[in-house]
Parts: sequence; C-alpha cells; structure tokens
Amino acid sequence: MKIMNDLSNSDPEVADTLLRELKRQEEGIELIPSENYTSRAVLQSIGSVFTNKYSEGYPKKRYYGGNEIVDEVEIIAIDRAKELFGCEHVNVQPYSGSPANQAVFFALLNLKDKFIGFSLTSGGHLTHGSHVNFSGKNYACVSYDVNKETEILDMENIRKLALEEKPKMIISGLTAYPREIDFKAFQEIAEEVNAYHLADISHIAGLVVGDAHSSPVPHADVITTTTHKSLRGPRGAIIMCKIEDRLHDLHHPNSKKNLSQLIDSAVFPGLQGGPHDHTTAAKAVAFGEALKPEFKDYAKQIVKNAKSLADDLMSLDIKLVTNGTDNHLVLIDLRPEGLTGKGGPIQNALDDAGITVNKNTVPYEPSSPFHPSGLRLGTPAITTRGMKESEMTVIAEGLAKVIKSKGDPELSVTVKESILELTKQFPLYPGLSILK
Ligand code: DSN
Repeated sequence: MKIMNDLSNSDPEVADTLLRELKRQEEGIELIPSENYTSRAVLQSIGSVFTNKYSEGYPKKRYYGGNEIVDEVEIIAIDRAKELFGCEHVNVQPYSGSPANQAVFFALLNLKDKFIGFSLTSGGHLTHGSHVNFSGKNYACVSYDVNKETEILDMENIRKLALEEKPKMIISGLTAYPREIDFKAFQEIAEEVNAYHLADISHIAGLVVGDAHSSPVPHADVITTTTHKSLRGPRGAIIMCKIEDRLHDLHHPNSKKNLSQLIDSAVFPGLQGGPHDHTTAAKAVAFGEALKPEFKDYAKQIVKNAKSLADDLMSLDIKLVTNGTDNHLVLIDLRPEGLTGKGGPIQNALDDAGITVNKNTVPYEPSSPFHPSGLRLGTPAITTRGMKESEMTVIAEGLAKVIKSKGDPELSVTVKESILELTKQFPLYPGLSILK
C-alpha cells in the first residue's frame, strides 16, 4: 500500500524519520505498558481534514461557523464512549491525560485544597500530587503508599490517612502498579470523609471495557482516561462523571452547576481552547473498535500475556514487584541482581537488543527517579501484534539474558537476532511503506 507520497516528495527529511520510526516499531518488541499500535483507521482519522477546523464550545453551542459536521463526529464519539463505559456523562475534548486531570482539579478544588493520591515512586502518576507537577505545587497533596512488605495497596491504611487528613478529593489509579485497584473501596472511603473520588484509569481503560479489570464507573464521581494505551486509540483523553454533584451543598453551595457542568466548563473555557477535532474523530473510531466483541478477547489476552511473561521471568529467577501481576503491567526489581539504580543502563542495553522498556522506580526506591532500580513492562502493544503465551517465553528469555549479563553489549547483539526472528512473524502494518 502506497502512503504518504506527498510527504515523501515535499519533505524527504521528515519522511525519512517516519520511515525509520516505522521500521523501529516493526522490528522491535514494544513493552512500554502505556504504548500501543492503533489501527490504520485511527491513523487515517488523525491525519485528516478535521485538523483544519476550530470548534470552541460543545455540539450545537459553538462560537465559530461551519461546525455542523464536527458536531456530528463529536456526538458520535460521546455516544460511543457512553455505550462503551456505561457512564452518565462524558467530555471527549481533553487534549491528553494530564490536561484531563488538571481540568478535574480546576472543576472541583480551590487552590491549596487538600487531596490524597498514590505516590509517584510506588506507582501513581505525576498529576496525582508529585511536588514538581501542578497538582503538587498548587494543591496540598498527601500521598498514600503501598505496604512495604507486600508492595500492595492497603485500603485500611488509605482509609486511616483519609480520616486523619480529611481531603477534598481522593485519586485512585496507577501508572506502575501491577495489581487490581479496588475502586469500590476507594469510593466508600471518599463517601465516609465527604471527598470526591477521581479514578484515573488511563493505563487500564482497555481492560475495563474488555471485562479484564473491574470498572470504577458505578462508583467514582469522576473518571479520567487517556484514549491511547490499552484502549488503543489516538493520543488524547476523556473525562467521565456522574451528572449530580453529591457534595454540592458541602463543597459548591453557591454554584448553580451540577457535576457534569462543572467538569465541562473546566475543560472549556476553563483550560482549553478549540478541541482537536481530528483526534475526536479518531477517538470515535477507537471507541467503535472497542465496542466490537473481539476487543474483549484482546483485553483478556493482554492480561494472560502479562501473567505469562511474569511467570516466565520469575522462573528465570528475575524478581518482580508484588511477585506477579493482575493487569497489563510487570515491574522488574533489579536490586537482587546487584543493579540498584541501574535501570537506565539496562534499558539502554535492552534497546540495543530490540526490546523497548522503561526504567522505573520500585516502591520505596533507594536510588532516585532518574537512576531507578526497576524496569516497567507491559503487554498491550505485543498483544495487538497477535503474540500469545509462547512468544512471552521468548521475550522473557531475552530480557533475562540481558539483565543477568548486566547489560553486556555482546549479549544484546545475540538477543536482537532472536527478537528480529520473532517480530518478522508478526507484521505490524502489513504493506505499509513510504514510497516516492
Ligand atoms: N507517560 C504515561 C505512562 O507511561 O504511564 C503516563 O503519563
């Protein structure tokens, strides 16, 4: 299939980077848990004429002319998201996950208000209260952490913290935690202390809609998710929420807005200008794909693959945080290998072997986030390629060889040969190329 002839003719320099990136993605094993490969239909929607349009406002309530068709595509995205997640209200305009979380803070909290979120080093996200992020700088964050022994979230400790601190919001969600999140328990705590509950399901949204992880939708007041990652759509985000504000009289007594109106006005005009309509179109396409029955098989296979990868790694004497996984994510603890603080060099050695991972902190990290002692892996992308349990064994062997050799460059070369053999059998975008 010929694509991008125009780009190739008009800008060979950029076309060349694209071609090489396609080759890198095709030849390598992608294990970054937040990455995935979208369908061609999603790619085509992002690269479409919708990028030419401005459409500040919401469907039927815009500030510019010429929005009849944009309204249609935004309504399709909204309707599909509601059907997919079963939520009462959804805003499909957030540019990405961090702006979506920022909009929730802006809607529900005043500057300096207190909230509790999962510590970044043990598996939370920057926007859950890191001191270098808007969430930690503008609001008073108290972090909760995993149990030091089990490395698992202890809901009774989180409850005690909430009772002590009386936060206005509690965030549940993860970026590097390999276990199931108990959204119902988080909601019960939030209700007990009159706090809002924001569930950030960016990593696990694909699992949630594929019935491979419990859903926060019946529980949480507000739910944010990116639309890429395990959901396999374009880079972007959505915010779902209940319509009624159960804490209106306590936290917003002077507002005439319900919860969904608070969220919508925080997104626009509070934080964003014109939505990215090309991304909205691609979100609609991705939601349509996720509504198909085969997406459930995909989501379940992601978890099967992660469990299989975890078991294979442990049988090769690699230590995992929490000794396993319930979701799409596996976190290797490099400390028993004598590689404390050496996540970076091992990540680089794995790059040379054609396996892409990211260095990551482990709970109660003894080194630093820039020189962490773990590696974060995930299976959404390789599952999209059609890989199953037997391929996990080959990948685990490659990972273990590089780690046990402490990043020996010669071993990376050998492993790369087996990775190339493997990826050849699972073409990424068959026939896709950039031709002059
Ligand atoms: N960058 C995303 C991740 O890798 O988890 C979160 O923003």
